[in-house]
Amino acid sequence: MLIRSPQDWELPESAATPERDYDLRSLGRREFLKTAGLGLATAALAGRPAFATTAGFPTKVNPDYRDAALKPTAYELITSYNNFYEFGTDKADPKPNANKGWKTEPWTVEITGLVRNPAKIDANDLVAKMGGAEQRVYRFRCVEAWSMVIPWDGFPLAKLIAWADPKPEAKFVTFTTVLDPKNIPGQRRGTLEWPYLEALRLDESNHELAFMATGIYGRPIPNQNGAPLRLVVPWKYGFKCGKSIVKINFVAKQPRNTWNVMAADEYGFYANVNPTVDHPRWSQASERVIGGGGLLGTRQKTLMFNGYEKQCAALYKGMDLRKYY
Ligand SMILES: Nc1nc2c(c(=O)[nH]1)N[C@H]1C(S)=C(S)[C@@H](COP(=O)(O)O)O[C@H]1N2
Ligand SMILES: [Mo]
Repeated sequence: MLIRSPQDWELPESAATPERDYDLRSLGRREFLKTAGLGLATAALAGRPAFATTAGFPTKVNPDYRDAALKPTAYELITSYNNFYEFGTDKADPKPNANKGWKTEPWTVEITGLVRNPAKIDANDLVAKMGGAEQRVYRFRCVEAWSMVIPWDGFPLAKLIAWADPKPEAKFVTFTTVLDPKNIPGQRRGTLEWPYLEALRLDESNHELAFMATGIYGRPIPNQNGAPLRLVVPWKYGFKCGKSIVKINFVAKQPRNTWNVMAADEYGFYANVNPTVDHPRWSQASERVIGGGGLLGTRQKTLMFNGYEKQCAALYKGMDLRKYY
């Protein structure tokens, strides 16, 4: 865990996992195998997927969140190159490991804390209550300096918040991933503090771009991507987007989030994408585009707030974005 190798800074692709020492040769091999297997895996998609949360499909495209300049990453890559430490720490681990025996349906979500309308609700019923699902195409940027473009299906988080009806004392919202060590192998190891918990300020949660995803490319979200529902906050690093959420809690004080507990000097609470603030072990100025061509993807410049500066900068007016990283 968090082994600092003296060579970290010279990794050309900066694709280091934050937690583990990283072997460029083995990543190259995995990437190669994946690329070579693309045709096969795409063919397998024709089969019936064992996905959860079927409410709200088919979804309708929301044209306000579909930038023609964004080229969506291939479905096969989005659903096979994952971070979901509950199912292993290699990118290729979650897909097989989250699909042998772990059940994501039925699923109950608890909405609790400083709200006037606490609830325990079935995930499908929740989607229906939110008026179904829509599709939005968002940039996705991991703190490890790789990126994708993902067509998410789901509903705006603001809708859920309006339904929960927060009390005036509520200032933060926490999102807790399911805890089930019997069926989730990674939770039998202390890789991270379980359950995975991430949080946002209430006003960030209410931002129009904050989204609860229940699908990808118009299909129910696969287990490895966080079935049946996961958070999507496109202007922040991916680790803020908790998967397989069972509890949404409204609280008064800023909580400690999982990655901040893990390494406070490397992962903050805000985690807004910022190309001018480097990770202590690598640059954040650019990113590797997954599926962008070549075995390791092409590189592109990282944009402030991951390209959502116009929409999101106002949330942080007057804050020193170097300090609140
Ligand atoms: N519960 C849980 N949520 C998680 C993670 C995790 O390990 N566990 N990884 C985070 C990180 S670091 C990233 S980049 C995204 C990856 O989402 P994806 O696999 O759907 O691309 O999930 C985030 N949410
Ligand atoms: Mo990440």
